[in-house]
Amino acid sequence: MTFDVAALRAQFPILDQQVNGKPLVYLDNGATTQKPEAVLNVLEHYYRTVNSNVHRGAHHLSDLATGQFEGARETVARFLNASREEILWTKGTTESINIVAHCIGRERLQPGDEVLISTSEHHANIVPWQQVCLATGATLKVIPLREDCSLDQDAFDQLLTERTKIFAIGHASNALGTLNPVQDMVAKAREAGAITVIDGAQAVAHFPVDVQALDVDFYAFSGHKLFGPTGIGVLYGRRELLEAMPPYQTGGEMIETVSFEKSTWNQLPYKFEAGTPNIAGAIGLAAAIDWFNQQDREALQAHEDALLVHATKQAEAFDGLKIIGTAANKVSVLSFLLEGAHPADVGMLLDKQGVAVRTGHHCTMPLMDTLGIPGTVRASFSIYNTLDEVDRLFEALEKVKTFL
Ligand code: 7TS
Repeated sequence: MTFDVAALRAQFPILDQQVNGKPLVYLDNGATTQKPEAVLNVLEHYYRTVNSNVHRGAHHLSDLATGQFEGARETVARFLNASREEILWTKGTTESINIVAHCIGRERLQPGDEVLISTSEHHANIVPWQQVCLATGATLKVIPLREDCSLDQDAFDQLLTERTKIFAIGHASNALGTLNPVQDMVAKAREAGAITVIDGAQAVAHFPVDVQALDVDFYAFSGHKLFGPTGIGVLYGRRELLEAMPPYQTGGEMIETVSFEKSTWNQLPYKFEAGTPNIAGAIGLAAAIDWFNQQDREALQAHEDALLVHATKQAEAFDGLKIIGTAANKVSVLSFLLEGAHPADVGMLLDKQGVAVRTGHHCTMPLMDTLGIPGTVRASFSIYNTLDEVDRLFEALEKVKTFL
């Protein structure tokens, strides 16, 4: 089957526009992906014809909304190869990790215990653990990087001990693109007795994820990086752990009984879903997953790989450009610096030419400090980007060089 990028692109109406008088080249997919017509239509249809609160069973629309909302949970469960009770709706990866940090970290960590993360984590997978360590007296340990910005596996083996109570790692780095060997690392961490957490924000839009094959305890991702709406995300949690965890927030929906003296908790997954959830968001995310699954996923992956290879070749040949992150296994992210130019200036001059990239520390300040750089320019590619757009990026960079 040949992959028709033009046909796929045509399903993303936002891409067909001019920015600063030039056709938009959207290369900020690590920050958020665009949404296909299929998702936009489902969102509009939901608000036009279904909108109602869920789990009330009071009337026809409420039943419809509940059916679609719980159906969406089943869709996510199949997507990750989990069961529906193990799928919690959250606002996104950030909230998902905060739930684990609060409900497991604060409950279980003691002075002398360790939480093990890596140098390349997004702030969302650093700060919650740092704060939990401060609150409990546990210690945060950090796996260093090798020269190519892959994780130093020898150091990991040394750092992983019986003191490691929680191991939390990004599946793929947003700032570098490095794809981490999470399956092996999670297996080792589980053997050492640690609870394992994967930040999958930069993974799910690129390759299939199976939480049972990974044998991981918690897996977090955001809908908006997977062609779905903002404000909706997922936390997968292993059932035994979710059962044992206290609730994150309390209020309506998450209770079984309430009196003024005490309350009891609802069954999974509702124990973790206080208040009216993001109903449209969940339904929109399921529409995104359904749409994504209808595509030839292998062809999409091959296309993204081809974009990265093409971009990397041009970057290597580009005078004065330094690639940041040269690991053998990467998702389609190209981070770089232009000699003598601040990343923010490069980004601004690219934007003037219609090319959207992200610049700065990418919410990985400790990584940038370790590398001794102020930030990078990051082009993050998705399935609807074209080889022509990669060429447009480098043509625009040539112009940037003449301006600076
Ligand atoms: N973890 C990783 C690896 C991320 O890349 C991001 C967002 C998050 C967590 C947080 O996700 P959120 O949906 O809860 O905000 N990363 C980026 C980025 O690279 N540019 O903008 C947001």
